[in-house]
Amino acid sequence: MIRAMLEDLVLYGSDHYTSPYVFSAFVTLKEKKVPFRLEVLSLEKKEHERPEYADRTYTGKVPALRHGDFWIAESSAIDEYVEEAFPPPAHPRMYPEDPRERARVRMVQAFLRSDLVPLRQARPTSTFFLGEKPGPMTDAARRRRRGRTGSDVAYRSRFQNRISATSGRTSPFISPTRA
Ligand SMILES: N[C@@H](CCC(=O)N[C@@H](CS)C(=O)NCC(=O)O)C(=O)O
Repeated sequence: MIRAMLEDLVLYGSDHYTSPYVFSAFVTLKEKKVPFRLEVLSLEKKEHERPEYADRTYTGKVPALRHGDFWIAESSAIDEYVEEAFPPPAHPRMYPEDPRERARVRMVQAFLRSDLVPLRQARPTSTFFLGEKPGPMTDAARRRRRGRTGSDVAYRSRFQNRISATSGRTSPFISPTRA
């Protein structure tokens, strides 16, 4: 079994603390109750572009996780690595055990990460966490916000209804079988 020690599990984030991708990895590590250290890089000073970081992470972005001498970048890959490297029962389950439920969680994660880019650009996390004034809503962002049903509320409730009809839960992320 892989054991985590504080000194050998390091999550690299940015010193702005606004990256939703870093949050995803941070929350996974916290939920899994794995001891880790957070190291922050200054994107302004281009610390993520230094060869000792960029070469090891391939992407040169945050987040990245170093586990001993193993490096992995991309928030979804980090989430899944942590889930598999620190499995239940020693650590709480993050992804459902059932393959279909797990696929559904990955579907939602993929949708949020890749399909809402124009909306995230119009309403970056800095407007939420740092109080920055948001710019005007772009047409592309508005279309993403509405989804395909033509209305925000209808889209959200249709999504919510599907999740609860198939799983009996209101959120696709919390598995009833958490160890
Ligand atoms: N697809 C990546 C996105 C990571 C990402 O875009 N990180 C930004 C911070 S929010 C970054 O490192 N930007 C620096 C750059 O692109 O030079 C993930 O899911 O981890």
